[in-house]
Amino acid sequence: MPSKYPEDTRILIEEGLRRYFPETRYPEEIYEAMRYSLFSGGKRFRAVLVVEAAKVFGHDPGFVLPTACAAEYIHTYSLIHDDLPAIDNDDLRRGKPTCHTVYGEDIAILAGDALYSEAFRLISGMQMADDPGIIVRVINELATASGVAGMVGGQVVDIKSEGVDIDDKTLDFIHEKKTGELIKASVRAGAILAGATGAELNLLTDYAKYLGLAFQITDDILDEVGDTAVLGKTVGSDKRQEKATYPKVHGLEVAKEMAKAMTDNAKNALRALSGDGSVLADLADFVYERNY
Ligand code: GRG
Repeated sequence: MPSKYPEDTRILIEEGLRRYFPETRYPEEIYEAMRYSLFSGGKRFRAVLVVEAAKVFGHDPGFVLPTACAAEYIHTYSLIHDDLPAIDNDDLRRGKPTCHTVYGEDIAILAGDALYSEAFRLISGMQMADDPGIIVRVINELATASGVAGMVGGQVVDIKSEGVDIDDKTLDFIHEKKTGELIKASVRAGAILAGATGAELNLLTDYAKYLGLAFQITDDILDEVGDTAVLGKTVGSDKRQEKATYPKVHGLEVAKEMAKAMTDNAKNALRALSGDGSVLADLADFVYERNY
């Protein structure tokens, strides 16, 4: 991992995922499929955001670990379903054959479904908070971000825009919803659990919105100029599917400038925070500079 990525936090999350993941029982195949996708690598970016947002307020990182791991379950679910033949039809993810390639479409669909349910079981069963109302708020954030008003809605417009000339507003809608909402909810969930005030939550929400856009723009750029071996997924997949992307709509150079501007905006939003936002700022730089 590059120096700007908080390796200690990533390791903590790997440990949390291993601790919380349910023991394999009958029917073993579904546990194996879930485990296969969840433990096949990945940056753990959304989970890292939950922990690092909580740390801004001096919170013990271990405290928010169930919610951080739940964010990673939801993300992994979205990747399994995104790769399915009916959606993007990809056969490589995190450098390994996709879940449906190994376990079949039926089991992959169910592995995604099960990870989604496990996410909310983990938060409602393991996440501690002084006030149970805070847990309900966190569940609401993640459910909203991943549902029809978030990731699913963005994915629908993404699919419907394949091969179609779309305007800037539609492009922004796709990326804000498909990618940005879970990133935003992860930051907000960590901050809410750590007792952020309304004003601080607003600053972090601005940070996360820009971060989510920067993340997706670089994702689009890497799909054009990245290296399959480093990325762990097949480069050129967006072009093959005639996807609406920032480089397609704006050109590669403008897309790079946009990613830089979004990164700067994200970092600027942190300036007025009362706590230490330096790791969140590093994460914004990481998003802009990443090659995987
Ligand atoms: C999961 C609620 C839910 C709905 C399914 C399939 C789908 C609807 C949504 C797709 C969302 C999606 C896959 C968006 C792309 C987000 C993205 C840029 C993924 C890559 O994330 P990284 O780079 O991957 O963080 P790693 O492997 O590092 O975790």
